[in-house]
Amino acid sequence: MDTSRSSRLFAEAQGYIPGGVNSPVRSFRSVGGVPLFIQRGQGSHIWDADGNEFTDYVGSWGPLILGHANKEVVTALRAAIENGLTFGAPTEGEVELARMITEAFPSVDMVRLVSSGTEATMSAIRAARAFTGRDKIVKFAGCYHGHTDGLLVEAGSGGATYSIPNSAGVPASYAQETLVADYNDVSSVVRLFEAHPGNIAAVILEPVAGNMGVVLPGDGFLAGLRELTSSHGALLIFDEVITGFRVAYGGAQTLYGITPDLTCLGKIIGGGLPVGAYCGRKDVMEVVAPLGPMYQAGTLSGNPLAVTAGIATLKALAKPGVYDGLEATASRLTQGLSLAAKTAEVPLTINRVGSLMTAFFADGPVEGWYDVTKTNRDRYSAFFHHMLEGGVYLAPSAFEAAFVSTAHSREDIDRTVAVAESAFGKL
Ligand code: KE4
Repeated sequence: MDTSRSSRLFAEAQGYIPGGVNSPVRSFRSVGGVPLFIQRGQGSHIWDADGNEFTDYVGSWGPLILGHANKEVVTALRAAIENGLTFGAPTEGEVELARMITEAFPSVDMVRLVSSGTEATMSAIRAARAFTGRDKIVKFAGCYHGHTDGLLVEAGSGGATYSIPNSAGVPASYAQETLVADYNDVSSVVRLFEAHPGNIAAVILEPVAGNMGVVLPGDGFLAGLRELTSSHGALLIFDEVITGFRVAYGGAQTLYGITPDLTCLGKIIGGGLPVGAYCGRKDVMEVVAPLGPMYQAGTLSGNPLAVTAGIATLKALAKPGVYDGLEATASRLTQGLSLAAKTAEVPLTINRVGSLMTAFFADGPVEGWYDVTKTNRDRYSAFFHHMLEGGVYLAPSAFEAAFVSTAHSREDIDRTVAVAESAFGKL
């Protein structure tokens, strides 16, 4: 496969941009090789700068549940652009998108739109602290909530001790306000509440984890956290930046029947343009300025183009049968991959919820961060490159998710499985 133009572009990019990319995971450092510079996307396919075509399972990390350059989204954007790009003033579309979100998520009374998932989680945490008057936040090892200082931490030694930064530039004092628990282990959270009585403002988690690879909530995990936070006067924050409108129109909270106090959204609600949202209980959201004392602002928050693309996307997703179609496509893919791996005697565990999935090179089960660290990353990297050579574009990291869109056809799936059969045979 000729990737000479991508190689030239990457060499030039490194002269201007740290690591040559505007987000680390794009660098291919996790899997090796030179990142492909993508020139065009249409439906389920992308083309790189050298003209190589791929079936795309990254989908820009989740927003493109309708595929690339979806006709309804592009048509709506073309009309919106003619009216101007941004006003820094309220617009009708922001009201419509907020209303659509409240209609999709019964736990949501009020919505504040921002411009990224990071802004959404950062602001939700500030709202929780403002509402409760408490400082500590609990997160889970393996969950990622964007790059806000207080959440770039990992567990310190021992269960109830403070956390340590896992990024340079984060002061230890910031990290100490964040406590780290173990995903799918409610007792690890109980211990934190016992060690910090009356001082935990909120527990934040991905209700279906997508950032350690896909890890599903075990029986009783989400319900246990709901009961525990309520009994301690702490808020439960669901980071549904990935799962919102992905695993169901009402997100993971609808799928699993758990009502959080705050929800963070992003990705799909912008249809591919920069957007985020934090939302939830009216009494909590009323702390947000200009209504309340908690400040948060943004020049392009609720940007008319992002809102237009988001509304067009949600309207398409609200149509009958869309999620059944995604389930059928994703199920065909995972069944094909599992059979291919079994035939090649390659240990493979696929965790999937709807059109969100990860294939781990491990016997399984993979139920938390500890299990994930035991999976075979080298095998994933080799598999990634065999698939790339075969025209299938997967996440350039073993700890990410694969996304199926409404644009993925039966032919896409069957060809992907055929390429995987060959790839497994070469591992
Ligand atoms: P952004 O700030 O990247 O829009 O969103 C941060 C974020 C928050 N919460 C969850 C659950 C997320 O998955 C993310 C961002 N996801 C990553 C990939 N898993 C985005 C890709 C990247 O970092 O380049």
